[in-house]
Amino acid sequence: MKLLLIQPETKGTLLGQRSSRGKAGLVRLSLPVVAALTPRDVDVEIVDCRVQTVNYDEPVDLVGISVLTPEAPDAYEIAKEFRSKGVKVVLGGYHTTLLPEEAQKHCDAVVVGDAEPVWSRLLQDFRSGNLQQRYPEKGVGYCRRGKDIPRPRRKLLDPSLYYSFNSVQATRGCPENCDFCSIRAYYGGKFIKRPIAEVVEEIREIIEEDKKRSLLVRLGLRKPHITFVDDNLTAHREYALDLFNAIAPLGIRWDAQVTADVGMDEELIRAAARSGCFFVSVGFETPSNESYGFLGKLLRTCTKTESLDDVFKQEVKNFHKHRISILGNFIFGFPWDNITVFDDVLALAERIELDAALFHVLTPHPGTPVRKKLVTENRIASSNWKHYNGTDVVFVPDRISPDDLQQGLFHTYEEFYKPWRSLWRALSPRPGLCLRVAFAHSMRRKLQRMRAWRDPSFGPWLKDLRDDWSTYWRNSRGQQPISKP
Ligand code: B12
Ligand code: SF4
Repeated sequence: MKLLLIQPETKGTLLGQRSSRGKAGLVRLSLPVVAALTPRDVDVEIVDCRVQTVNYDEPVDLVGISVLTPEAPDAYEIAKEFRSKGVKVVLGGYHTTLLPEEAQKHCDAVVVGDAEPVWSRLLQDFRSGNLQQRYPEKGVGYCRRGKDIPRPRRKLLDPSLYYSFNSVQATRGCPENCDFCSIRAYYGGKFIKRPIAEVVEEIREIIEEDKKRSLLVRLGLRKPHITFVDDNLTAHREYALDLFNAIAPLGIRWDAQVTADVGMDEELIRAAARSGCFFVSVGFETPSNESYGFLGKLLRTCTKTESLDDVFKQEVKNFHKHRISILGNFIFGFPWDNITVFDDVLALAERIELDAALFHVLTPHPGTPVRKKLVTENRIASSNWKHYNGTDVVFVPDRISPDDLQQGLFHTYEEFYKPWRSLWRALSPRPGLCLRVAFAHSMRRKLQRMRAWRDPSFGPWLKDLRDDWSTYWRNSRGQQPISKP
């Protein structure tokens, strides 16, 4: 039996694109995990459409596609093509879990939730000609124990196609409660941890593979680099501490996503730094104190009377003290954001001395409280999932016009990565010089491509979004709001 697993491409976004050298950034583990759950007598191939193309003429028995929300239109097209040839298609991932009824219309079977509890039964059913429409039949299937998460089959991927090949997942889910986040919508606050010994073994395996591929690693001149793709690696403090202590002797460099409050936990940062952490991605999200309640995680960071500015600054300083660089993430379009938010965020990012930053627009992903509210208020302007990429504005914001929000996102990127600002950051005496230079260079290239991609005279992308907006205004007989102070 031949199983073809496909990861579609997302267009129109700054993140997740292939580079000018034809490489993708980070490996997503969804399909290597599905492959690991597949019996070894099945011939499995993985195609990552960011860097590879699907060959529809190849004879396959079953196709599995992993679907993030902005990938849904592409995924449905791919499914349609295979189904027209009589090949059965299974869809799984965030989007299918949050909107299974929609996904079901485009495939033969939909997996709702994690693959672990249902995949082997699905394959058995397929082999006996008894494929069901939905797995599990009701509700969402969660992998309940960390020890049931298998080691991903990385060998099915070509490392030369990625800048960052060694993704590892130690935990799944997040106990925080942020209104805009798909993790919360998918896991409903569940959080599971893999046995630390198993994570350590997996990393050892990766190190051995890295040694085979790289002379520098073999000679000990470069440390293997791991990216933890956990949503919130430090959510369980004791587990994180134990994990850091366990990986410290391995001699790796690693990066991860953590919440800002870790910056106030001296013991945890020290353990992270000692075990090879050199870079963290942190969701600061907004410079406004009005965010309390909306962003569960900020409540733990500081009390309502403190200025977020001061707290963020202290957190960043503590990370820097331990030679850990920081990528800050910000979201624009919250109810309290007005037209000044872009300059406020820029000023904040500079004041707190971030090494790099990513900016996103608030996106009403399926299943999130943000979406429910905006749907109720009839403020969703585009339901075309391809625009749900964190870069396109798809809703009517409260105090800012959609156009201003869209332009503001690009303005902020352009300003933050202006050559003189990047040079200024690079020249700062704090550690992480190479990382700051490399990140700024890569972002400038991405912005260049983005400008071309989004220029209306260049391609249909922005026109498409604008058409959605025009239809929305016509149907709602509304006036484009103007930005309020
Ligand atoms: C690595 C990563 C990236 C990488 C690589 C993305 C890529 N295209 O490969 C980078 C950094 C580039 C990235 C970018 C973005 N990402 Co991202 N990313 C992740 C992250 C952190 C880890 C993914 C991973 O490896 N997970 C581990 C695997 C094992 O878990 P899994 O994917 O859930 O898979 C399980 C099940 O879902 C299911 N399953 C999944 N697929 C399939 C397929 C089949 C056939 C079956 C049977 C089962 C199945 O079984 C798996 C095993 O149990 C996730 C968060 C997360 N926890 O998943 C966010 C996440 C997937 N990203 C997200 C988003 C929104 C984005 C962006 C749009 C960012 C933005 N600006 O808003 C961009 C654009 C995406 C793009 N262009 O590719 C959202 C997706 C939300 C949604 N509703 O779709 C997530 C969930 C983060 C979040 N907090 O909301 N991302
Ligand atoms: S802390 Fe991060 S992963 Fe957790 S719910 Fe909030 S945004 Fe999502």
